[in-house]
Amino acid sequence: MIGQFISIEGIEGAGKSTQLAFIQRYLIEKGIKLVVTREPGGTDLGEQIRTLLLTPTETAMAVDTELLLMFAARAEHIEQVIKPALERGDWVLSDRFVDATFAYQGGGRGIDIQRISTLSDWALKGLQTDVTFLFDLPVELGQQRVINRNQGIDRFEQEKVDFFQRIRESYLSRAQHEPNRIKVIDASKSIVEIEQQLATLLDNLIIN
Ligand code: Z5A
Repeated sequence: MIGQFISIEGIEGAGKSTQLAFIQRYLIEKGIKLVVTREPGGTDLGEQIRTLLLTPTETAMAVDTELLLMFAARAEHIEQVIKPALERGDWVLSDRFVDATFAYQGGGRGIDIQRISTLSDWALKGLQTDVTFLFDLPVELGQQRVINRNQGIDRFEQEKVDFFQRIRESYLSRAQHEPNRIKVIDASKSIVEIEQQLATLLDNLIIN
């Protein structure tokens, strides 16, 4: 069996971290060798870039700087972690990948999608996820969950509802254009219902 590349996506409060743990457990129980990683991050350098990107600052970061830092971290991640794992035949499960850039920097920040596509072609060199699980839910519900989680707020989580609304729309529009790769999961459902849906989707991936 060749390695599969899976990413998970969604707006804040969508339950990615919760379901990442389930997917990891499920695949390991099926005997799959799995590398679990995240973006921005996943490498020493990438984690340093993540700190730069998430730490709130007094002066706003230019949107192009944010975009380029995302791709700098990603270039390192692809070379050091993702490609070697897939070449070994391992599976890769990444908490976010390039769809996040189209949604957050494209939809959220308003950067021209064509410019993001150019960078994406250049950095990914044809690499793309085999499947992406998009955890979708109303923005207000996601924000309520983040408040209830009661952790610190990062630079992105400081943004207002309409920022996350644009991101949600952008994710859903990508999913509409690539239904075979991007599987939309109704993240407003209970954790158990979501796990059941994921198990079916993962079984299909294992069989194929
Ligand atoms: N970013 C970007 O802009 N461009 C890029 O290219 C990339 C990233 C790659 C960091 O991402 C930021 O980077 C992110 C986008 C930007 N900023 N934002 N927002 P991150 O993925 O590390 O951060 P995050 O979005 O905050 O993800 P998270 O910590 O994994 O949170 P989550 O998805 O909300 O997951 P959770 O902690 O599992 O769930 C939140 C709470 O809801 C928690 O208390 C759960 O117990 C609860 N929960 C989960 N599922 C359910 C269900 N089904 N019902 C009820 N309650 C639930």
